[in-house]
Amino acid sequence: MAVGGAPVSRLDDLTGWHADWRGLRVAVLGLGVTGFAAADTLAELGADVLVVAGPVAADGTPADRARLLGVIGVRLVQADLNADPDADPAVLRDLVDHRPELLVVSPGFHPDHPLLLWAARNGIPVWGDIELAWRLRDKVGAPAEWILVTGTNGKTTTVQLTATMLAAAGLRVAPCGNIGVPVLDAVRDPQGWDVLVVELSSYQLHHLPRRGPGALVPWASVCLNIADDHLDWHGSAAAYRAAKAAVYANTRVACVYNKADAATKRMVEEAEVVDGARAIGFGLDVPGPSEVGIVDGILCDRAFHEDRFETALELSTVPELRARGLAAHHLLADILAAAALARSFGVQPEVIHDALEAFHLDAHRIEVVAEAGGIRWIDDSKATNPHAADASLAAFESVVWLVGGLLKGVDIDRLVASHVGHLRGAIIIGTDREALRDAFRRHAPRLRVFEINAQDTGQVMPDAVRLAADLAELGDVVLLAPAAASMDQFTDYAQRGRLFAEAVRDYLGGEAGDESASTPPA
Ligand code: UMA
Repeated sequence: MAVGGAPVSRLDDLTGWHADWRGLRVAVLGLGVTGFAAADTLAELGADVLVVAGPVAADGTPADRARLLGVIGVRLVQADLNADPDADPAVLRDLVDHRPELLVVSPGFHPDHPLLLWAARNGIPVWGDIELAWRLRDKVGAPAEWILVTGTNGKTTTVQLTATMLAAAGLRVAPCGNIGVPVLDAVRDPQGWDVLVVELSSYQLHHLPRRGPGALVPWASVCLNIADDHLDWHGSAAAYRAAKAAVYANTRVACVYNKADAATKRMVEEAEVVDGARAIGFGLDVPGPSEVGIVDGILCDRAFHEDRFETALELSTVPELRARGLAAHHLLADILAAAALARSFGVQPEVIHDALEAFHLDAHRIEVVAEAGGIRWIDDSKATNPHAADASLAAFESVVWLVGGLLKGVDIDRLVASHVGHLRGAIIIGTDREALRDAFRRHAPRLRVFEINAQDTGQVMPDAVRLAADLAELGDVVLLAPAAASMDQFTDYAQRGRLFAEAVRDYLGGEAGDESASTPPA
């Protein structure tokens, strides 16, 4: 069944909050935080909105969102989202009858999802929430500048660091995007912003146009690093990389890349940027001109000051950062990237220094949950892929490693091979066991490796912690760095980390006592 696409010109004209969105027939796919923000925004603009979601549970946040849709005058269809409306129109009759002129998709929907293929076949344009937010960025006064952050790991920390530095300079700044706050919520905030620091996932980048009225034109952008992740969603490493590379498109002032990751530099070289935009490298070694880096333990800028061919400006020092638990290599890299972004916006070096003095890492990112009997228990549940777990493992000398979960189609073998030398033992959790088992068998046949068989969410961590305590020796770190997503056994990485910390504290009981810690690793 063909559904008429919109005359392209109508959507082309919808490039601002004050354009005429009234009566535009839009279908919003998904009722997570993104779907709700999109529906709420479009309803406020007077569009005719239909939300299409899978069956919504009777209670909890999705049910609350479903109820609120009724209040704001948005219809909701709950259906089997894997149905193809062309093949089985009855399942999604309401969607077909709505005759959408535009489909706004939530990030998690796979590019080959039946409803996206249906939209393509029927000429219905598909926008992600980021494109919609970009078009609507002039709601409150002069639009904020956008600084974009992507990468396989370190995105959220870098967004928080950048936002902290900009805020310390007195700018009104909103960290948003994949960090958990829809960009649509930020652009609608009545107070208005000078800068949005936007974390973009590869999913969100995939849905962005490179040119035309919906294409982002950011102030600055960074791809922090790139390693295989989300291959099951993108279909191939090349497609994942291509999505990440989109972060640099149309950048106006600074394309920040990682000197230690040649692929990020290539992305900048190949990007179509605005004339005059500069490529700025960051790295842990001595910086050349147009780079930020480290000289004799001093983090410095040789990119954003006039005398950069002769001198460097001091931003902070490794000893100061070590005292705050921010000196692991991957964190130093995030700090340098954030400093480059903030410097591109004119933030002074001493302001960056002071902002770092006040900065705290979020929970579940190399968080020390207890220290007792000479053993440190560390929650890095946020290490949801091998690249993140690699950085985490590298920060410690002797490790009992809690690993496993949903491997998302990525290769775990190399990670195991490169760290067996400093493992005391390993405990496998999660459902994707075979690849891990194989890797340990091949690379460390004599290592003590255990598997947790508990299926019950509440029992996985208590069992794992008991085994880890048996394995660990004086001076060891017990490290939860799963290298995998959590959704096979937990709601999300935060629940996985929380249950780990609770199990550790329960196990240690009074033993952790006053030593129960917040002392971060070096
Ligand atoms: N859904 C389906 N079928 C699908 C896909 C999704 O029914 O094929 C449903 C989901 O069950 C959910 C709804 O559609 O009920 C929307 O889901 P969504 O997965 O798109 O998620 P949102 O709640 O809108 O949250 C999204 C991001 N989620 C994903 O990209 C998976 C959030 O990132 C982000 O914070 C939020 O938008 C605001 O921008 C989370 C994430 O895990 C933290 N991101 C991945 C990562 O960081 O690795 C990419």
